[in-house]
Amino acid sequence: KFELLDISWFTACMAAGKPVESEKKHQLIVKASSFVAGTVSQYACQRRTTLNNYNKKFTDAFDILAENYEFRENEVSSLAFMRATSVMKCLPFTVVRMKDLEGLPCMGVRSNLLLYVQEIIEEGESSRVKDVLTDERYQSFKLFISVFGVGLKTSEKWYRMGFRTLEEVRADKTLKLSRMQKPGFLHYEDLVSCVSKGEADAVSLIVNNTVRTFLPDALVTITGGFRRGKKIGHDVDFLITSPGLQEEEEILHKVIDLWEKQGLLLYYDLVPSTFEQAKLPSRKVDAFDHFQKCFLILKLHQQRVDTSSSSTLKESDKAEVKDWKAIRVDLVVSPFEQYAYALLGWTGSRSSNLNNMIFLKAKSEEEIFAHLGLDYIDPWERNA
Ligand code: DCT
Ligand code: MG
Repeated sequence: KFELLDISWFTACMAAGKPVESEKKHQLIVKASSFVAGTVSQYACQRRTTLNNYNKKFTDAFDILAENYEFRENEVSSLAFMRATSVMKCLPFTVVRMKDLEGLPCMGVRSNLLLYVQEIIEEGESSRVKDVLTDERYQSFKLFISVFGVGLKTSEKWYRMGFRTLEEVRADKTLKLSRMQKPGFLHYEDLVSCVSKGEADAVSLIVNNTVRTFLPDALVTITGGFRRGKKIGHDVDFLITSPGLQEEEEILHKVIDLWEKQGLLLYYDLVPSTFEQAKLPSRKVDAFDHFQKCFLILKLHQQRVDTSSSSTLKESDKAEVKDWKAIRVDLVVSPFEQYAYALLGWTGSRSSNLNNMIFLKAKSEEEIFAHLGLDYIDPWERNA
C-alpha cells in the first residue's frame, strides 16, 4: 500500500512538473519498476504494449538471438528469446539494473537470458550478438529470407549449395525458382524497402475503390501493423466484409480480374477459405487463419515527388524513370458475423494474438475480450 501511495504521489509530481528530490526520485523509480514488474501478465494478449519501446537495446539483441536460433532450428530457445523481447517491450521504463527484472514473466531463470541482460547493462552490448551478426550462416539466411517466397527450407538448401549472396543465386541458371520467388527477385529492391504510411494510404484508396465497385456496402479496414499505429510495414493488410456478403468467394476474383486488366497485378495467390462447415457447431478453428485471402504484389504508381530534378532529365532518359513501386498487399475476406474475430486476428501482432479461439457471437473486438473474461486492449497497445 505504501508503495502504491508513493508511486501515485511521484506520478502526480511528474505530471504537474514539480521537482522531486533526486535521491527520493531514485528510490521511487526503483519501487515503481518493481511494482510494475509484478503486474506484468504472462499472457501477451493481456499486456499493453505500445510502439514506445524503452528497452530497444535489449529487445534488438534478443530479436537477433531468437532469429539465429530459428535459423538453426532450435525452436525452444528461439521462442524463449521472442517471449523475453515481448515482455521487455511492454515495460514503461528502461531496465538499468538486474533487480528491475524481478517478478517479470518469461525472463527465464534457467536460461542464459539473464546473462545477456547483465552484459548489455554492464558493457552496453552483447558479445554473443556481435558474433551472431558476423556469422556466415546468419548473414546468408538473413539475406535469403529477405526475398519474397524464400523461407528457412530454401535458405538451408541454398546455403548448403554454397551460395552466400543473392547475386550468386541469381547467376545460377539451373536453379528452379518458385512462382513466388520469381517476382521476389524481380521486385527485390521495392519489396525490401518498407511500405510507408503514405504508400499504405494510397493502396487503401485503390483497394476501397475497387472493392466498392463490386460491393457498394463493403467494409474495408486496414489491419496489421498500420492499424496498430506503425508508420512503416513490410506489407499492407486489409480485411473486407459486407452485411450482404453472399457469394463470399466472388469478391476477390472480381477485384483481381480488374487489377489484372488495369495492369496493376505483379503477383497473386488466392487461398480459398478453409473454414469447414462440417466442424459446426463446435466451431473450434485454428486461430484466424481460415478466412479466404489473397497475397499479392501490387504496382503502385507514384506521383513524382521531385519535379525539379526530373525536368532536367533529357527526353530519352525520362522514359527510364520508374514511376511505380511494387507493394505487398494481403486481402482477407470474412463473413460479416465473424468480422470482429477476423479484425482481432489480422490486427496482430503475432505475439499479441489469442490462440484457439471458439467463435461466439461477437460484434466487436471489445465483446470478444469480454467473452473471454479479459481486459480490453486497444489496437495500438497490441504491439507485443
Ligand atoms: N497473422 C497471424 N498469424 C499468421 C499470419 C498473420 O497472427 N500466420 C496476423 C498477425 C498480424 C497480421 O496477421 C498481419 O501480418 P503481418 O503483415 O505479417 O504482420 P504486421 O504486424 O502487419 O507486420 P508488418 O508491419 O511487417 O507488415
Ligand atoms: Mg502487415
